[in-house]
Amino acid sequence: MTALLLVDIQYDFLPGGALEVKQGDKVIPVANKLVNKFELVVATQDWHPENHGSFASNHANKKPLDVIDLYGLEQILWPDHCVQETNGAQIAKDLNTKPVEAIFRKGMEPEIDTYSGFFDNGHKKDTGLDAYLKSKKVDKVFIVGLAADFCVKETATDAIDLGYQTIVVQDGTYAVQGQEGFDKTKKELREKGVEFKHSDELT
Ligand code: VGL
Ligand code: ZN
Repeated sequence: MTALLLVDIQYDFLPGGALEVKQGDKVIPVANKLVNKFELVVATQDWHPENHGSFASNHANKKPLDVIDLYGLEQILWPDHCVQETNGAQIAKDLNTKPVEAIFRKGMEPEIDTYSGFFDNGHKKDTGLDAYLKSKKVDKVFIVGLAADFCVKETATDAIDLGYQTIVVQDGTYAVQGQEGFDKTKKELREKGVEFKHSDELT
């Protein structure tokens, strides 16, 4: 069984959002083209409390993109984003979520960030996504969403480590760090065995 994972297609990651990914809106038509081609579609949603430790605003004298030690883990600080119940945290309305069977929220614990849809950044807690996919006999996942160099990257890394054949849809993801961030991520993921395919190559 093959699943499509839609990662963090939320307003705060789209152009104009709090943590915008340039051209991030372009993933929406790609996702919409694909959702009806998969038997199983699941989504993730970055869903932070206001006091989240990844927000620069919650640390004295810090600004976005500063790096700190957050309870033992290196943490890049971000602008406040995807705050629970705000518009920025909503999944984009232009995304066709009708075929989405389940949405896995992540990043609720203030003390630790969660880029991957599977585990927090310390790999201590599991979101339940792996058990869910395994219960549906999924052995192959395609990934679309934002951002290529953070949440898509970590979701793909965990997916391959968990034994799924993992394919990132090349034209279905953009990086916060632009083309350079995308190319670096692609190289690192390919070294781990993650494949990249253009959405036109998927039947
Ligand atoms: C993300 C940074 C912080 C992402 C989420 O979805 O890639 N990036 N939170
Ligand atoms: Zn976040």
